[in-house]
Order: sequence, then structure tokens, then C-alpha cells
Amino acid sequence: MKLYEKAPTPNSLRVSLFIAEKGIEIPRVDVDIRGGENVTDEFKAKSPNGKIPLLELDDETTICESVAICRYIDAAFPTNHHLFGEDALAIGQVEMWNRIVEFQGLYAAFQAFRNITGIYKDRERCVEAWGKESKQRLEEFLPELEKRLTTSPYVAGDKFSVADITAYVLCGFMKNLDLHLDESLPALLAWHRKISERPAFIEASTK
Ligand SMILES: N[C@@H](CCC(=O)N[C@@H](CS)C(=O)NCC(=O)O)C(=O)O
Repeated sequence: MKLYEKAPTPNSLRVSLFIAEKGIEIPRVDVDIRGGENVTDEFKAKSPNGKIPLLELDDETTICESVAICRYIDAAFPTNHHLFGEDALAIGQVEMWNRIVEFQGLYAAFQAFRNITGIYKDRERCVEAWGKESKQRLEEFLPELEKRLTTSPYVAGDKFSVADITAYVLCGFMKNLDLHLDESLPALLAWHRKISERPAFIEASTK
């Protein structure tokens, strides 16, 4: 098994944090996404979405999409650390919050970054106005996340989950849009400090 990735990118980090939380090791293959390695015919033959991260199994079966990769790892390496929730209610709530943070936060942040900077204009149309709108949507979402963390120790409830990984990656990526965590979002800031101290997060951020 190997994981195609680019270490500092947010979706690679999502999978790296998940792997570290599960306590497993998967060999990595660095992909030069700025140089367009992921849009070559060779890479696209492996990856339906033409992006990283991409997991390749020993029989050359591949899985892209960071959440799908995490789902596979979760099922392939069962442990008592249930990052997608353990019972029916927790599974539903983790899925709900992970999707909320991904769609309203992370996706908005990516759209803002890609469309404002034009970083991938060699491979996609960039619409600056959409980038600015996406940034504004993200700014409107952060108080919602703050509200949630005022009443809940973790994003999806009482236990750490994949939704915390998604929110943590969002908080780190926001600086690319000149948005920073500060005392105006005290619950989010306190949660972020707590999460950053998890051994898996320290391990993944030093790689
Ligand atoms: N929805 C996908 C998004 C993957 C994605 O956007 N990956 C970025 C790096 S974080 C990428 O490959 N960028 C290069 C490109 O879009 O050409 C996932 O969750 O894995």
C-alpha cells in the first residue's frame, strides 16, 4: 500500500492526521502538484479525480478523496479508536458535523484560495468574484463553529472524531486567506490548542 500526497497540502494532512491517530504507517509518494504531476495521463489513469491524496493498494486498486481513504483505512485497520463514531447516534453525528465543516468551511476555503490566487489557473478557470464570495461564506461559518464548540468539547460531541481533523485542517489553512484564530473566537481557539497537543497531531505536523 502507498499514499500519493504532497505533505503540506490540507487534504494530505487530513489523511496523515487520520493515519497517525490510528497509529499505523503507510509509505508515501511525493507528487509535484504545482508542477502538474497530478494532471498527467499517467496519474489520471490511477486517480478518478486527478488529485492527491490517492491511496494505492498492493494489487494497484486505487482510492481517491480524502474521506474515502480514511473510511478505507478505518475499515481495513479496525481499532478501538472509532474516528467515525462507534454507536448509531455517534456515527450519524460525526458524519453530519464532518460534512458541515467540510462543505461550509473547508470547501469554501479551498474555493476562496484557488479562485482568488489563481494558483491552478493552468488547469481550471478561476473566478475572482467567486473566490471573494467563498471567503465571505467561510467568515460567516466560523462563528457557527465557535457556537458549536461553546457547548461541545469536540466538534461532533463528547469524543474526538474525524470532524475534529477536518476542522483542525480548516483552521490551519485559513491563514492562506489572511484569516487567523484569535480571541474573537475563544472556544475555537481553546479547542484548537487542545487538539494541537494530541500526540498524533504533534507527530503528523513534524513530518
Ligand atoms: N475532495 C478531494 C480534494 C482533493 C484536492 O483538492 N487536493 C488538492 C491538494 S489539497 C490537489 O490535488 N490540488 C492539485 C490540483 O487541484 O490540481 C479530497 O478530499 O481529497
